Amino acid sequence: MSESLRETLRGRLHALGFDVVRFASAAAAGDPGLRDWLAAGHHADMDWLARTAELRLDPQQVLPGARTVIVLGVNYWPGAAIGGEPFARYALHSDYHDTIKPGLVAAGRVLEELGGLGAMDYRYYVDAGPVQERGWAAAAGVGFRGKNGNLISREFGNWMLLAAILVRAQVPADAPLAAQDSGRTGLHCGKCRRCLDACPTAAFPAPGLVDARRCISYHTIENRGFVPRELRAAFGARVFGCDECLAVCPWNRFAQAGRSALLARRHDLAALGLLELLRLTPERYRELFKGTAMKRTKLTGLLRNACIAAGNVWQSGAAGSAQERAEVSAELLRLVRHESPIVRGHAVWAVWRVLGAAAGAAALTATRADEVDPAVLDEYDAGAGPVPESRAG
Ligand code: B12
Ligand code: SF4
Ligand code: SF4
Repeated sequence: MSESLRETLRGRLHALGFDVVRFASAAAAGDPGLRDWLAAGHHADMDWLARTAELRLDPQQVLPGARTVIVLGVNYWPGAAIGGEPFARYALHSDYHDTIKPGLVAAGRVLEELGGLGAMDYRYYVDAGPVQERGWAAAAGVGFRGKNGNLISREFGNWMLLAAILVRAQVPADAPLAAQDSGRTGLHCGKCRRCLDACPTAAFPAPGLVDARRCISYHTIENRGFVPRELRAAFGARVFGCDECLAVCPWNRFAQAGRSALLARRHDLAALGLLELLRLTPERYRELFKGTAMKRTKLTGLLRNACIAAGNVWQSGAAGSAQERAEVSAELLRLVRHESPIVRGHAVWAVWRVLGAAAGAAALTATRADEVDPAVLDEYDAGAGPVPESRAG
């Protein structure tokens, strides 16, 4: 494909709603660092990452004959007025997997029309495919990998979702930000280490590498079981995802509110209070979160996360009116009888945090007598000790 046809293609893909359209040669060298990351267990129980590791390292195994990776970016910065708690900013939209996909389908048609390709000559992915989107984005010059692990754009800061199309056509590649060093972590971070210091759970074993076992984003979105007790106090008011290491980054000074052509805003969710989340019924959950990323955790996961947040926000001795504290305690004591042991266990933890040892013991006596699940019983026993200090508010 000639450079002028490439620019026509770029223009057409921009017009579909992609904010960034860049091209990398599929022959670009990947980074075997993924294998080390997996070998160290940093992927927690995301075994699908390990199962697809070899595909992720070699696009030829995903689409034999692939010659180009088209990297697409969608800016999702909601503006400074919309915060990142209880929900990470990306989740304040309808599920981006669903809304970006039609853009990718349309992009495929453009490739067929301009590149003379057939439907078997390309494969597109957003997030869920065996493609290391951040690595390809760095290779295509979309930005650089920050010490927070994120792909940072000089145009949009940290707030960009990525998608990739593998194509069996040679499109002239765009230059990375630094030809010799495109994959290097922290290429434009200098001495800054704000993200590493800001992480509430100390989840960075090294700059650019996240240990999912300690990451709030992993636990609140991907983990289906109990959250390690020693981490919970650091979750603060976060209920789904975590933006902390992104939000502190000085490169966000370039962020601009997204045009949202391929996103459907649900900024209204940012106003949901923790009490309302604790009170979610299956019907209310479906009504509020239908079509959003929060369907991933199911109601059980969201209630678990809301219990943790409640235990932090209304921790005994912290701010909050007596009325509010009474309402929260009542909801938590109701959840202590929930059908899911995951919810029950985290509700017990939160009751200890909110009421303290003496009042907690009195409030929990009856339900403890009825409890049979060993993991939940462990929460009863563990909470009888002193209330741990929180690192994050
Ligand atoms: C697993 C996963 C997670 C895990 C692990 C995160 C991590 N840092 O690895 C958890 C659940 C914790 C997570 C959290 C988040 N995630 Co996530 N996640 C993914 C997923 C599915 C795979 C990432 C992965 O493979 N990780 C393993 C590490 C080792 O790989 P890596 O980060 O890609 O880095 C390696 C490569 O870049 C490679 N490399 C370097 N140079 C080159 C060059 C080439 C050519 C190649 C091929 C490779 C390569 O070397 C690096 C080190 O080994 C991607 C989607 C995808 N398909 O890529 C989204 C993705 C990375 N997540 C995303 C987002 C938005 C988030 C959150 C911000 C969500 C939130 N607010 O809660 C947080 C941020 C946490 C953080 N600081 O990273 C976006 C990031 C967008 C961006 N601008 O960077 C992605 C790309 C999804 C998307 N389609 O937009 N995530
Ligand atoms: S997403 Fe949150 S918990 Fe995870 S590495 Fe970043 S700051 Fe730490
Ligand atoms: S906060 Fe600082 S160290 Fe972290 S990614 Fe941004 S510039 Fe790099």
